[in-house]
Amino acid sequence: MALTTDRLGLATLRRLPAQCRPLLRPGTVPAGIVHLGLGAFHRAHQAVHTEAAVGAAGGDWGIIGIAPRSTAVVDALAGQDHLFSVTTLAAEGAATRVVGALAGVRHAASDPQAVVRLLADPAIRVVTLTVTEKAYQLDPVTGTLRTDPELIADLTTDRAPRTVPGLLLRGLLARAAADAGPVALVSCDNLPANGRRLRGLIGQVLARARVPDGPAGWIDAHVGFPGTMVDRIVPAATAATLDTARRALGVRDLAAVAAEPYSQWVIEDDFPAGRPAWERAGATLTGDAGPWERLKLRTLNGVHSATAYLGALAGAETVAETLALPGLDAVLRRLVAEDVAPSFTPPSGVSVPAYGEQVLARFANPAIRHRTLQIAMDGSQKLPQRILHTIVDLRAAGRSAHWAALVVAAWLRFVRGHADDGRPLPLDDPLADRLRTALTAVPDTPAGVVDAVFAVGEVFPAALAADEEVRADVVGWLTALERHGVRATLAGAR
Ligand code: CS2
Repeated sequence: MALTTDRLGLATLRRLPAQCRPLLRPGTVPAGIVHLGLGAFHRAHQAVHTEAAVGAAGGDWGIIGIAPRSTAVVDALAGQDHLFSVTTLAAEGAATRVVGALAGVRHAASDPQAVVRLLADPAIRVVTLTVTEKAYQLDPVTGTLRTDPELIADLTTDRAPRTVPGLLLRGLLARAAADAGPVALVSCDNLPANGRRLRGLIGQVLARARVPDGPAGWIDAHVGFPGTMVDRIVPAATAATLDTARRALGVRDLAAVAAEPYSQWVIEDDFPAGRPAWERAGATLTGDAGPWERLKLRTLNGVHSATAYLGALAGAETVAETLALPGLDAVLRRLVAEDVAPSFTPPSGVSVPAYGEQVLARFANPAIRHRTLQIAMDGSQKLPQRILHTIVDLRAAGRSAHWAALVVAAWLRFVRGHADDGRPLPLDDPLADRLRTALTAVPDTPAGVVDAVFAVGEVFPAALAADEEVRADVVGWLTALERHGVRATLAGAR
């Protein structure tokens, strides 16, 4: 039997270079948080802020991380005592550090009851979520609960829950039955008014599952839903990410992630049973995260999606590569200054164009290889809060939305499935079938495509779909993209 291992874990911590060691040693901080969604973003964001908060101010705030579906991340973390590293990638160089925030991991799909028990545990006082937009199972435009058969089965039968809303329902019912004390449910997904969305989701779930007044009233009285704005660019980990971590640590880390240096977290301070001292770890605690969340979704994520669709169509693999397309810079700046900035009121003291400049500098980080196709995924779930709300608000104020219309056109061309050089593009989207069906029955012209997709009411608000000026702008851009391609369209954009 080998006595030494080359894998990250408690046994190898002492071998790590001093600057790579974690602030906390797993096993020493009891769990107070359950986190749903163990992806790269959580590991590089909430886990890092929480470790720093506990390091600075203490508290029983270890995190039990739940992977809804992936077994790979659970196996990787379980095999290394829940330790993982984050490599911060700056143009000047990389720095790797191990994070000790996780107190445990679980796989929801194979052991949903363990998750339900955790949600009903009085020691757990905060439940955070990074499960992606689509897992909320809400219609992006209206916030109405979907009728997905898996979800309905979770809400109307006794079977073990398979969906995120199903897990939350069972967990909250078990918590109410045990009278296990108040808890905060904290959405950290890029949804508009994410706290209110999650509250709306739980309300609809309780109604759909016909939960009696007793437990429903308990949940209403004991669960808080603080809204948040989360921000850090964390591309999916690749073999290169693992190689970099190994070189820095001297041991293998199969759960390594890499991220940009920037990290921001704005949190509404509505925690009925306490929280880590995140303000000691760089987070902003506030009464209303709304202005921050609109700033970030419309500027950063709006420009990200614009870059992703235009880049994918032009054959660019990464965001940084896309930014080198001649003319794109100018178009993105006009999108921010002329369309995004006048569409909403930013947090006091924040200039949207200046924030936009900072965003473009972050996107240009050459050390981050963020794939356009990763960001292009799930467009139907992202476009409303990133671009369409901007258009609706501009139009309500009597303004045009010319540059935002280009983003819609780029998405439509992406949905059509071919890049400028004819190569197929994948449509990875929960509404893929619905979009494809909408497109089969129409004349194969830009106007036909726009009319067909604008009629998809889950994505396009009625006010926008009925707006002749917006329609004409989108048809104009789509015509240019289809006839001349992204490069020529950008070169001639005005
Ligand atoms: C990206 C985001 O994949 C995407 O859709 O726009 O994940 C983005 O990187 C983060 O929101 C940055 O905070």
